[in-house]
Amino acid sequence: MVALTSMVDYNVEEGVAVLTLNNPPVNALSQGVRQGLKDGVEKALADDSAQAILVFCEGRTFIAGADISEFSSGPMEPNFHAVLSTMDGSPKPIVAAIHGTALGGGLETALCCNYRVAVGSAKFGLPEVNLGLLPGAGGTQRLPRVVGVEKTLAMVTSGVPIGAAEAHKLGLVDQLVEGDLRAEALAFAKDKAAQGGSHPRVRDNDDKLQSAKDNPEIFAATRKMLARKTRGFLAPEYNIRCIEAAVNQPFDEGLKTEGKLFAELMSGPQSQAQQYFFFSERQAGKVPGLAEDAKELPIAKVGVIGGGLMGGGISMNFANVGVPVTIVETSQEALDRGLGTIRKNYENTARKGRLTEEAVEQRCGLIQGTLDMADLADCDLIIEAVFENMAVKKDIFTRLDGIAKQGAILASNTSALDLNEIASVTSRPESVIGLHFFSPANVMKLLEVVRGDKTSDAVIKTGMALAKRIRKVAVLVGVCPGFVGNRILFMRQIEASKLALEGAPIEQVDKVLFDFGFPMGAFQMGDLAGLDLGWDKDNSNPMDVKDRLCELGRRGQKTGAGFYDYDEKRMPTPAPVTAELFAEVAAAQGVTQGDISDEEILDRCLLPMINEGAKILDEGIAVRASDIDVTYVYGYGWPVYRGGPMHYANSLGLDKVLAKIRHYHESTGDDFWAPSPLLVSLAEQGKRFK
Ligand code: T1G
Repeated sequence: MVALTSMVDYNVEEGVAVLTLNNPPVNALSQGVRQGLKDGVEKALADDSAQAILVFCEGRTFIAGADISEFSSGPMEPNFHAVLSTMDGSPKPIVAAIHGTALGGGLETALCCNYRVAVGSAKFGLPEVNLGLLPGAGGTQRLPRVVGVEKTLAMVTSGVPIGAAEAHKLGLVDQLVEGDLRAEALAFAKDKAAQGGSHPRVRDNDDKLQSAKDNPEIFAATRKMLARKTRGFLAPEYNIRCIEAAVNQPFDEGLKTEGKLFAELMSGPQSQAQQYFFFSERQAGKVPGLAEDAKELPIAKVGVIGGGLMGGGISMNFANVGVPVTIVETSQEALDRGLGTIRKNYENTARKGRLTEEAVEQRCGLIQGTLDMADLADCDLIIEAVFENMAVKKDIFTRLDGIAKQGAILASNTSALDLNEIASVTSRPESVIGLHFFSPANVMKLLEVVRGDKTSDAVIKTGMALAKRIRKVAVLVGVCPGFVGNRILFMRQIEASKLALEGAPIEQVDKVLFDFGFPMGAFQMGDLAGLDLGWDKDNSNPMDVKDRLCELGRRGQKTGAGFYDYDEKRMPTPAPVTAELFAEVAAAQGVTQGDISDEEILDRCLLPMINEGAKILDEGIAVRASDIDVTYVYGYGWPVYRGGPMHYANSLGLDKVLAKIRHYHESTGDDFWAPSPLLVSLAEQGKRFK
């Protein structure tokens, strides 16, 4: 066994040169791997004792792609393309032995082998689009030649991998392995060497491109199908152009097109943002300072109090991963309604082919209902998901304190209330935590894990691990009104209302935010959430347009009208009454109305969000700036190709952000615009949010 680099060993066994890669955690194509692959193939080609070459990976997976952490340091030798062309030109058969996930550059490496052998659990994908990129090492030219153009378009634009069985059926995998992958792949390589003759190269076979040559409309159809979902993103379109090049250009020309488009994306702001986000999402799960000996608690049975929209959605998350749930409601009618909604949700998913009938039954079977809170006595975790009212929550936690077993975690799904106050009514504040799900709770990826002053490290660790188990992305937040996400959102909504008061039509404000990349604007979002959230009809404020609309029964989408009027498909149209109310309130408050530019609207909506993010960081409510970005992308639809509010501020330059905030602070004299001391300090030192 010869160590070619610290990451790649070389050994000839039974006439096969085995290149063993070992670069934990995912065998990314770091410099040491590329160098070892290059040296290993060259060594094997010159080694008469080797008649074939086997690429095998130790650890949990085959190569999972280029080393994303190396991107920022720019290209380093050896160039990946050089490595692959050495492999692609090998006169000796090269076999890739695949387990885990062959992704991105990993799949591209396997495509430069003559053969691919895989275990049944292996997956194959080109997820570069999730990084704002495209497969830049021949994947867009080779994959269509193996699996066809239609399948490739789906894979590169979604980033979703396919399984080994499908890959085998499509011809991407030559042999599926039941037993020992290395041994069977070695035997496969020996056989191929013994067969002699030439060995297939992906680039030489254009047969599977023919259907797209005959049906070029496939590209327009793909663009049309993806238009809504990929609005604002560059990478999906660039991936499609590369696949078009595979169909319309000779292989080497297509490679050049791929290289040109890859370089454009790599140097652009969208990919920088999405690469940043890739690591930010993973960083969010790491909580510094927790006691090493604090152990994650077992969660085998969950109780949910409240079977409404939130409680039902929350319960589905646990049933989806096989954890039994008991829902408590106050009446049989409410319970039946809640359980019925859950079943309907699962049946809708099954109708779309994303769930089998038996899975629907299995999951519904895991969710039981009861009217008696005492039935939660043996639950490891109990989540309160009732009306946002402190008195109601305190009553529930008081009762829970007497019912729940020792060591049970008591969680509130509150979206803004003081968790410490809720915990104070129990004898076990160390077991109280916030688990703030976002509606629809069974769909939205974000989970704000709220850390109370007395929440124990073990309960925090358990909350963070639980998020991963139910396929959520957790962000640990501190206690303050609105925690991180809603606290920042409140600032945008306040300023959006001021803009409308000053004469900006609400549809203009919403369009500016929609064009920035949000799924919808501030006023449409208000209508979706409901204008009566927190509205007290006995104390309605005539100077608040939202209150005035509620008084008119215009409470949002749910009443067919709010800021906007809605048709039966819930499509919004501007309502004259809204503009009239803003004009009336403006007149009453002596506010002069006029035109406001899109640029000013965008600044006045985003700058308060950034400023509030800086305050949240300064107060220690968020652990790190990137956690705020993860909250905004996964909880509020901030476009991932802009990284999140803090990354966006860094990209603008904190000095420019501060200057604009100071401008509004001076021109309005309103402390709403007082710049965060942290922002001032970082900007004046020429620093960025870390
Ligand atoms: N580069 C660097 N680090 C990576 C990495 C990568 N490609 N993939 C994962 N990691 C780190 C990750 O940050 C984490 O680190 C640890 O590995 C475990 O990851 C030329 C240009 C493979 C499905 O996009 O999808 O090839 O937090 O928590 O949930 O055309 O990681 O422990 O310190 O995600 O089991 C294309 C990205 C790259 C695959 C495993 N490849 N990775 O999921 O673990 S671009 C990708 C994943 C490219 C070529 C182009 C997942 C996974 P830490 P994890 P996991």
